[in-house]
Amino acid sequence: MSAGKHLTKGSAKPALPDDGVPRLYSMRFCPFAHRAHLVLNAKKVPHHSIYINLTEKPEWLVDVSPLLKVPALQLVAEKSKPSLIESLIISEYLDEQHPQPALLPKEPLQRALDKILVERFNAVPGAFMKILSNDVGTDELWTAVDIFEAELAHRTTPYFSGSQPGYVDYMLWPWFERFPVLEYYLKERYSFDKQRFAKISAWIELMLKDPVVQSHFVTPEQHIEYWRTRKAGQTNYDLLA
Ligand SMILES: N[C@@H](CCC(=O)N[C@@H](CS)C(=O)NCC(=O)O)C(=O)O
Repeated sequence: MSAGKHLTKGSAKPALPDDGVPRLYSMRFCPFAHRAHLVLNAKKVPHHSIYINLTEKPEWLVDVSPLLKVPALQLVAEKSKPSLIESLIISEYLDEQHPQPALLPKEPLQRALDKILVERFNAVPGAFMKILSNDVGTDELWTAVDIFEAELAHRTTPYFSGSQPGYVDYMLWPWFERFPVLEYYLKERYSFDKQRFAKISAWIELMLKDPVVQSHFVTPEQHIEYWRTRKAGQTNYDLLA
């Protein structure tokens, strides 16, 4: 596995060993790429991480990610060395290809319900970005999070996936890790209500202790610094490198 600086326009494609190990094209602060890192780490799948500067993208990015987005997972052990894109497709592929520990349930109905829940979560990234780009308040965000508070109550388990974190937990987590950025920008207008979100609050505390979450954790201060530089038009992708 390799960490490092974000490769930029004009940079050569990284020379990696011909080892058949999948290559994850990522950006250290991207919540969608974060999902793929969590699944790879949960399953202890060896991989190379190649970080991409998304403001000045390397010319060769299109070869591995046709929509020029991260994450992309290139399966170099396969004959045509195909690339998978879309965080949910990558995560589900990894869960099927590397069955242990299983993240999605095998039972078709529960599997479908878990995937629907993750689909419904799309409202959270949407509200998150609106707050950071338009300086709007949190009403839309909290309404979206209500669904997940109710779901944890309904499931009566500490994690969405049961007694251990699973697919739903890891697909949602990247945005919760970034909530302190909202608090930083909204200040007293940030109104996370620990009573309204009692179950989510307990879940966040548990997730913070999870070794997989810790394996790819970025501190609130680091997330805030990333967003500060991004909002100033000078994104510092390499602040952890
Ligand atoms: N639906 C995609 C979203 C991926 C995405 O939007 N990634 C962002 C970075 S967080 C990106 O690559 N942006 C570059 C661009 O849009 O040019 C997924 O789930 O993987």
